[in-house]
Amino acid sequence: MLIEDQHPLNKSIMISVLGKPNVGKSSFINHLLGFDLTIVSNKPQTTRNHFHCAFTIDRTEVVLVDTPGVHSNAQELNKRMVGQAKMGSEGVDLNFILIDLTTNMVAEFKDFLKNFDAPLTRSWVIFTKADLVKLDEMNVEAVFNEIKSLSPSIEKYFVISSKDGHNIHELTGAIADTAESGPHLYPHGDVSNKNMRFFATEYIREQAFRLLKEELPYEIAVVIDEYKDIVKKETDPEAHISASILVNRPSQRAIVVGKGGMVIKEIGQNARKKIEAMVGGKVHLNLHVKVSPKWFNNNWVLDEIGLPRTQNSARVWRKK
Ligand SMILES: Nc1nc2c(ncn2[C@@H]2O[C@H](COP(=O)(O)OP(=O)(O)OP(=O)(O)O)[C@@H](O)[C@H]2O)c(=O)[nH]1
Ligand SMILES: [Mg+2]
Repeated sequence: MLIEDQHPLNKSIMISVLGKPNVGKSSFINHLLGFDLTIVSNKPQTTRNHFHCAFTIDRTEVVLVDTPGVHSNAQELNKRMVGQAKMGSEGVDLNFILIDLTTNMVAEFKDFLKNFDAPLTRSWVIFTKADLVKLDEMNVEAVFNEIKSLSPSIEKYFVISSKDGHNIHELTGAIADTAESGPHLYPHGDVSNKNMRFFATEYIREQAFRLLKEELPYEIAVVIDEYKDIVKKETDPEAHISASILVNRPSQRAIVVGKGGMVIKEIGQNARKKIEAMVGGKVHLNLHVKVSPKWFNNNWVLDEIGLPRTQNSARVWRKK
């Protein structure tokens, strides 16, 4: 769409959503969007890629960039995840730095900040999980002032809860007030720069994170083997998807399949429902489990799941 074709009163803002793992970045984005686009789990390091999640408030388009939690880990997968977080903060109008109110907030912020070589550009701090703390017994203002002294580009803070919606209304108002005149990036109502193939792998991985324990969620990846859109009728879209869940060791394959195939069946059934809701029609989902030793250091697999190498990447990778 040409810029001239857009409404002259259109406003737009792009905001990166950054923070340590598990602080509630993806939950916050889903709360603002009004539906569960990006995946959430109670385990850290759920989100692995950076991507856009767009919604509108009247004539204002808000593009939130979900990012992986910033953490330290020498594994190639983790280095690339942190690389994604940094890329997600490039070229945005504003950064939201999410800090979990139930943690040692200043220490967590320092730990977050040390991963960025250059100072952050214009930022707001969003304190999350307000429903889990007694706010009247805390001095959030003092914590904020200490954090601000470490990073002068921080302008203000909000205390929110994605569980009960605390202060979300005030925050969306402030976002709309800050947005400047400009064309919408997604004028046709698309919500992301990632396609259905990506979200299909995410919804499968979300179920794996939910059902599998200990190291297993971190040692699985999901790749699409085949994705076919079947258009019989415009109003009745259908998709046939074959996907592989990659595991690191043969013993993990047995756990993901489960007794009598029960675990993979549950992963498939739950993921299919979520993919169907997004496709708006019927989905046939065929899942396989494949052993791909040390896939998390394998350049080919990491590229395939949308994690290109970063400046910190190892020089040599094992070839597939
Ligand atoms: N009580 C409460 N729990 C929350 C809130 N926001 C998120 N959570 C929970 O915190 C956990 C982590 O949430 P996510 O949204 O996946 O966190 P994230 O920051 O995206 O995590 P990564 O992608 O791993 O970096 C989940 O169990 C959420 O249900 C909140 O406002 N209140
Ligand atoms: Mg996340």
